[in-house]
Amino acid sequence: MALSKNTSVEDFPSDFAWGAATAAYQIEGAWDVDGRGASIWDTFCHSKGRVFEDHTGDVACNSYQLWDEDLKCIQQLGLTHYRLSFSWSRLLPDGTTHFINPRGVAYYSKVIDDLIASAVVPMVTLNHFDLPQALQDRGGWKSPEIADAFDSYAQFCFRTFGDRVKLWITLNEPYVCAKLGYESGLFAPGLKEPGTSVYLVGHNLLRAHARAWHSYNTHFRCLQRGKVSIALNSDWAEPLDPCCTEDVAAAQRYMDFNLGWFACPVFGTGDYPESMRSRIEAQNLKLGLNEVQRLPKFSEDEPNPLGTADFFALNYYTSRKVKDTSFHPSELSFIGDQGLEAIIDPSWPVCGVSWLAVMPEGLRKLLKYIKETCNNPAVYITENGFSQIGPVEFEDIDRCQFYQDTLQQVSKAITEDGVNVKGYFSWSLMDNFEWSDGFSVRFGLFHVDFSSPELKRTMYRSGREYAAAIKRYRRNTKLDK
Ligand code: GBH
Repeated sequence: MALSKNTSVEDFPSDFAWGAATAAYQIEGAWDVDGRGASIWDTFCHSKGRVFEDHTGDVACNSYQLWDEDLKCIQQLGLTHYRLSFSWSRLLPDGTTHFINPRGVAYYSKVIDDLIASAVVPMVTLNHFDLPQALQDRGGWKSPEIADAFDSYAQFCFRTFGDRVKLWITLNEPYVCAKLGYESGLFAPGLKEPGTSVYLVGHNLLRAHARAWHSYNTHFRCLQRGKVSIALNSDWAEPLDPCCTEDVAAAQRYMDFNLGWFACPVFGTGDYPESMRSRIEAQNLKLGLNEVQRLPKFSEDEPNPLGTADFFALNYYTSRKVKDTSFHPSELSFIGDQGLEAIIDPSWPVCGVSWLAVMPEGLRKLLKYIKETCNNPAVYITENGFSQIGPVEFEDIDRCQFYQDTLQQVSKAITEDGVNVKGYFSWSLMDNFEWSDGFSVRFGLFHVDFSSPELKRTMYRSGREYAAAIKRYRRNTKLDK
């Protein structure tokens, strides 16, 4: 059972990145301390009825004040890498470089310096869902000008921290940002504008990312020698009935509308998947929207997203079985455009949250799919994890089993499928503010006692086993020639 035993078949390169990940709004708290500006998640949480029991990230794990405690957790796990995100509005309170908050700069500078002094490589995400509210007030990700604002912010970060940070993620999960923020309204800014804004937002996210990558490439790469990517989440999808050609096509559409939406422009053709263009067009015809362009075109007048990633950053959690729906909903929606239903196979165990069916095999298949469709990129698994709800289980043996099974699948992807996997980041270092689920869902390798003022961190059994696995794999360097 233990992650450190029974694993003799697995092997990882000696330079494999062993990490854990967090995000600023989910851990930092100190929402109005030391000059931090508001983000859309502050606004969202402070309006009633949006988040489970009206929980907020006002305090969260208080990592702004308790960074030393986080560092101890990182050291206890023996991580080689730590993925964190910057709070844009802590650095630039109104989102623009007109005013830089020196205390925000000092905070992240110390975090980065402490990591490096502990021989832990930082990977920094520039924006993990928490857009400055001041920019939302100017249209947020729906406004084309957001790409300028993001590019200035990114350049500021490269200039200020790029001497020490060599692994950058521009944006976390554009899919989630667009779909949950503007289609279903489950995430900030909580807009429900189905079938329209989702594509516009996705487009501006890609434009912003491409601008930032090009800025790095032109102005910073030569001196700083880092790598820049964008973290894409994707489920793995299979046809419900593999003998049914409609289901096979529907499963491919699911991959296209999830991963391909962003991976095709960046790693494939430089444009959206053909199936997205044709489905949306067909749906427009049906709904009499012939003149409306819902899926934007990439302009010739600005940098194309093609080639704007130095590695593939993958967030993987779960899998789906997909069924074609001949029935097309008459109203406009993202799912209506796809014409499918995505189902959790009843044989898959669901952990904690209802969407998270545990499918470690899906990760291996997805890695192989990325190798084949994205030109065999270097891949970092930038998030992957297992949630708990209900009474806390410090002896979280289900999660231990999950990590053991998952690492086995990753190892097979490397050794048997030849996928160039460079690292694995567990989501998450510690229990934190799980967005619309508040603190009711726990993803940590460390438990956080949110009822105690000290917000005490305590290692779960899964943390101990992950630490043991890291130790073991780092000694074992068979794979290196
Ligand atoms: C990650 O997204 C996030 O990057 C991270 O911040 C977060 O803590 C972690 O997941 C765990 O949730 O409510 O049915 O509409 C993963 C993508 C986004 C997938 C939310 C599930 C909710 C589906 N997830 N989504 S639903």
